[in-house]
Amino acid sequence: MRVIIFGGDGFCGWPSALHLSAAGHDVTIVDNFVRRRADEELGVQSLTPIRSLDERLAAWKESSGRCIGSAVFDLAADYDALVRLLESARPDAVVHFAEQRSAPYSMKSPAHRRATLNNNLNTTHNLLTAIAQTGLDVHVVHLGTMGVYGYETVPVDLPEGYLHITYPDRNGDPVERDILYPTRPGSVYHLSKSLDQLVFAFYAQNDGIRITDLHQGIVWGTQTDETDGDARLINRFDYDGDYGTVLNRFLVEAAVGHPLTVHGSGGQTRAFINIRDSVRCIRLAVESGDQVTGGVRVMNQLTETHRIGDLARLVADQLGARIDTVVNPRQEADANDLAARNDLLRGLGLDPIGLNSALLADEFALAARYADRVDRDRIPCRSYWNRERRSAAGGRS
Ligand code: NAD
Ligand code: USQ
Repeated sequence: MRVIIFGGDGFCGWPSALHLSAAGHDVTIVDNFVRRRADEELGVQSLTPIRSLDERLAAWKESSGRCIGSAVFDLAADYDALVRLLESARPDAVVHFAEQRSAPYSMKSPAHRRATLNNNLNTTHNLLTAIAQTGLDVHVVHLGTMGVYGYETVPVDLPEGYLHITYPDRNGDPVERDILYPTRPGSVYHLSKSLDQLVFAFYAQNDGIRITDLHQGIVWGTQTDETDGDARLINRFDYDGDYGTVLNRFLVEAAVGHPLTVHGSGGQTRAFINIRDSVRCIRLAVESGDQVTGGVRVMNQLTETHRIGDLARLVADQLGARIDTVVNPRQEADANDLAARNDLLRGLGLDPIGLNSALLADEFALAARYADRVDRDRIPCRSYWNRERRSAAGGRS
């Protein structure tokens, strides 16, 4: 298949592009490197020394014999470049990773809130309207988030996107419908993903565009079979207080002897997936596009759920780290339960590797190898969701 990967220079996009290329697909990456510029803005760098996109692509060609094409433009702003690319590449599928994906970054300041919403809504809407304009039959695979469901404790396993409801019609007879699960975003970033859902519903209904929205949990790990082959292909590893996600942060913290930064009581429960499972899910979604015949297919892309405090204890026990509880900079419940269905991806063949001690040890070894690149001052989360949180944390910013 011909596949365009928007956001293919990023943490999930790069290994997904290689995985699809290795599987024989004809891949083109689009990126505007805004994520690399965010590192410069924040004064931080990926733990792993990532190469430029050109160097990465040359290394992939050398090591695999396969070519990945590339185009550099802003999906949120350069609509004409997008239409030209779609018309010339005529993709069977596009994978849309090109959004600002950090919740803390999206809550740093009004400018960060606005930049996140502007970027994410415009990348999504430009892509859908350009596909409608060209009239191409393209399957859109989008990376959404489990966070659109919110983190209330609910007495059900979260369904895959839709809630099946029954309510009485005018005569009191039951009417059955599937409605989008009520969304409850916890940050401006998550809000942008909730709004994306409406964009997808509209374009599926109005223009008949085939869309798969993957509600992904927190991705942990770094390397995949493809990125592991050559140092020049190494994937990004974020550990800083804005972009670092919790389990990868704990592993770096353990590697540099920093206490594990558990927010609040550590009672928050979240969904997780390893990057190796994540790239397989992307391929399964892309290759099953012909099954999307009407409406938006939503698949929950997670393999397990864990309480943050339990993960910290696991890392502390296995790797000998100390745990520190810090004032939670976020506005989130102190504790929640979470369980979610993932039948659709399992039905397509996902066989989760899940969290295991060998993978944790590999990841710890990677963190230890590049420990001298860690700036300890960039570890704490300093993005406060509101004034009360900021003053509870001692007014730091
Ligand atoms: P990332 O920031 O590493 O990658 C996103 C890429 O998109 C970057 O290379 C960035 O430069 C590019 N991009 C952003 N805006 C763009 C624009 N306007 N034009 C062109 N390129 C643009 O993020 P990631 O961790 O790879 O996440 C990818 C997607 O997966 C995001 O949509 C995110 O919401 C979703 N997701 C990520 C995780 C996770 O744990 N990392 C979990 C669930 C969902
Ligand atoms: N947390 C800590 N200590 C830390 C960092 C985080 O206790 O050092 C806690 C947070 O307070 C939160 C949980 O860990 O309760 C998860 O935080 P996170 O930064 O790992 O993940 P999150 O902000 O939810 O965002 C990440 C990705 C985002 C994706 C989302 C999936 O950055 O792109 O959408 O995971 S989900 O969590 O399912 O919404």
